[in-house]
Amino acid sequence: MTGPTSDRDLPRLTGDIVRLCDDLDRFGFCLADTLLSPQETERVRKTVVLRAQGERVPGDDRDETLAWPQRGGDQWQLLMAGEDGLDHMALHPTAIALARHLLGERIHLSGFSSHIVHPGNQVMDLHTDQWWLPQPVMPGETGTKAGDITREVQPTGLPVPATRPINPAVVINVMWAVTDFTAACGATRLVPGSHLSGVHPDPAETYDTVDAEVPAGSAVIWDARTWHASGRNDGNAPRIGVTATYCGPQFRQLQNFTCGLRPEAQATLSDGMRALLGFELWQSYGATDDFEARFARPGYERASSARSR
Ligand SMILES: O=C(O)CCC(=O)C(=O)O
Repeated sequence: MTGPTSDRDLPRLTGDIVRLCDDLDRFGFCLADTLLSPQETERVRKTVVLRAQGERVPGDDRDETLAWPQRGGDQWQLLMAGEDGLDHMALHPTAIALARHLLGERIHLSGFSSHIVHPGNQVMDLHTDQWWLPQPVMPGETGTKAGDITREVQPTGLPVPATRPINPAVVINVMWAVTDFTAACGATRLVPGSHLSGVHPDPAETYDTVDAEVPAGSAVIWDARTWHASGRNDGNAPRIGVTATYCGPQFRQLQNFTCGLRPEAQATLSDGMRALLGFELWQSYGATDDFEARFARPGYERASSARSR
């Protein structure tokens, strides 16, 4: 292996939060041992499978063996938080503790969805999950402007510690293994230490990766700067993961929960979940009318009461 690590100290599957935080800081990822019971994991698996079937459009003849991005991201099934009885995963104390360790106290859920790697799926392209963040610049230097960023324009390089300032982590992913993650069935692959490089992987290059092999009910957690991808599934059963992505409160969330959640589902959310989903204001941001309110209310409620006066 190249880079700052040797096999001896790579992250290990553990329930020790201190070790998990340390692995996350040093290597850009960690492996949390058995957070869900076998019964609960099986319930989650069934929910995901049903949802995935439900989202399949009649006549859809997609090629299941192609990996993202070649087949355009349809590997992702939307698993809407607040809708499927899975909020305890997004709110799990270990997930929240690791998210707060990396991002600080106030966090939002950026996305909550399943990622199914079907038998025959090829390896995904290595990538980071905060590619949209402008790069730091030196005085007088011109970087890519915020509104001009695409995945393609970000700088590439080697997965070694940078020699100039880099961005902090603003996103973290908690990938729940709903089935066993093994190298043979497409476990997440990661490049240890790449979170400190400040650059992105070059799609034309190959890099040494580590397979995050964890049993069902456990989780693989990575700093969004860490280069990663799902592996190739050479097995005969789907590899099922559920990703809870958290971000700082000042960033746009990947999934638009405030728009997407049915009003009936919104009404059942706990305050903790409402805060996580982005209904809670942060420093006035996210308001509809009252900048002092804890939670935003739909703008149309105010407009219609103003009209009826
Ligand atoms: O499914 C996986 O193992 C990796 C998913 C991934 O690359 C991502 O969530 O950004």
